[in-house]
Amino acid sequence: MNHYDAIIIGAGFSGLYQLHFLRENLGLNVKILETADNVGGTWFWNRYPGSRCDTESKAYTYYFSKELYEDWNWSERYPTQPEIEKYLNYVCDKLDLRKDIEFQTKVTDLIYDNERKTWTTLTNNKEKFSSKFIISAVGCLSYANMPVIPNKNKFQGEIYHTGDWPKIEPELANKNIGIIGTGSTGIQVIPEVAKLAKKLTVFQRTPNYSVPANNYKLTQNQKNQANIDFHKSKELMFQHRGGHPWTHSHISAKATEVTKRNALYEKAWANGGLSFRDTFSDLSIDADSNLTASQFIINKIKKIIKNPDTAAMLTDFDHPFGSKRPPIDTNYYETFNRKNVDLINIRKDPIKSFKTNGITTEKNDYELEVLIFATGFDALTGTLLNMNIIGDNNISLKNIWQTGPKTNLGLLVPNFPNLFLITGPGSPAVLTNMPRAIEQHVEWIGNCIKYMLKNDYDSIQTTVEAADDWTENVQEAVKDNFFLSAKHSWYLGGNIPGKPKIFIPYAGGLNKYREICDLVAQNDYRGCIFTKTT
Ligand code: NA7
Repeated sequence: MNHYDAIIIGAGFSGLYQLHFLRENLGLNVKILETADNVGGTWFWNRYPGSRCDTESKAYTYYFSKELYEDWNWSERYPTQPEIEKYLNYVCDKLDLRKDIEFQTKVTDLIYDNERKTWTTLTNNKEKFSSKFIISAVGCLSYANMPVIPNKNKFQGEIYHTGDWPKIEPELANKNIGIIGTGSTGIQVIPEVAKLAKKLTVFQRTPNYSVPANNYKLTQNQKNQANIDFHKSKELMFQHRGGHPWTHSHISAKATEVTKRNALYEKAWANGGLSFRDTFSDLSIDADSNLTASQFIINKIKKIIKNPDTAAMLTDFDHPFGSKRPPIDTNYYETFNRKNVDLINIRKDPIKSFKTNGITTEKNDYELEVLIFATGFDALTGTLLNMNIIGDNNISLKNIWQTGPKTNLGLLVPNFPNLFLITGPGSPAVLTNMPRAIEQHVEWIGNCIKYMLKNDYDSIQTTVEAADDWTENVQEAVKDNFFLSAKHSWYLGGNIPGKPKIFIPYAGGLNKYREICDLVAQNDYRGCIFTKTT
């Protein structure tokens, strides 16, 4: 059995940087185990037409090395999936990471031996590894949510999930295609598939507020400027609660005079992107202010959509703006003006079952050759709980998280010594520009291991009390926010039948979170117990 200092699970943004950090800064012997046949993580699997990051390329990139940053040229304001995949391959090769990654290897079991203070890792290839540390870099949105629709085996067409899109592009041209789901992914894939399909039927359960991306090709001048602004952008992201390179508004929407308010919304709409939600300071906490944003977007949608029935369906909101992850789009609403696109409200007419050549709803039949599920993920806990993780005293993660995940800082779990989670439940990650949260987590974990080596500690474990406190903190941080009002949201586990309905990420902001993590480290990892073999 091969032994490593650390095994990292996953070769996406998190795993690659963690490998580099532990190898270069601490000289550890590290191995990444990765299910896919190449690097990319989320950006390996989500290769559906139109797949693109919502965060701007100049920010959605590693900042731990200025050289890496300057040597890579993004071509558009928002990076496409193929370009992000290429970028991660470039990083992997530039830092010579590939030799320490084993691809096509899915971790099935992790078992801790308290006597030896060692983890055993089992894989689908029947391999066995041992290591002192396990670092989960499995991603937050990596376990596809495939709703169960009866009679699936009767359907003679093709079925795809956007989160598990085949490497060989399916032939979609001139086909009758259905798409279920209108989240961030549906909003990206729908306009692209509409261009290819003979007919596209979109099955919508809940409409989504989308803001234009206003994507564009980057000029050489803009690329040069991004390099000049490296430190400035880094500082802005450091200060921003979501890790984005802009400043927060300090103006209340409801307190702003209506003409000025609309002018600010118009400006933000024209600029496009995720910063729209930061136009005012109180959109996520004040109902009247939030209504001004919702109403602004509803008016925009109604102006774009020609068919009033379709416009009504696209604006029939049951949740406040921003309570679900706000998507951004390129021609999403315009797509519904195409003759080959139909929108179906499956809240009023739910899907009943598959049939040989399509699906049936309670009131209708739809003929389909291809059905695409853009139905999201069992987010934040799905992939972790799909592995058999057994900690101290034979405790199973699945069992102790039955009523919801409990972690300290999203990084450590009581009873699971020497197991670190990157972007785990209780981390702010999914509410932020992910690479900023990932870099913070990777560095915190790396420095914690460094501290252990310096002190000859052979295990670290968070206390139950510290994890209980942090879990309370997570609930406290969200209590005034509209996040809690979107009942189907994956932030709350609301999209997965049977999943505990608990708000999972930390909503207090990455800037505040970083300060808390730093304080814990400065206080000798307060809330953690170390052991030393004498
Ligand atoms: P999301 O945001 O979870 O969206 C999934 C969509 O699929 C959403 O419209 C759901 O409707 C719909 N859905 C989910 N389950 C069903 C079933 N059973 N029947 C019908 N419709 C369903 O996932 P995305 O992939 O779009 O985005 C995930 C994140 O990726 C995103 O937030 C970014 O961070 C990147 P619902 O709203 O639940 O009624």
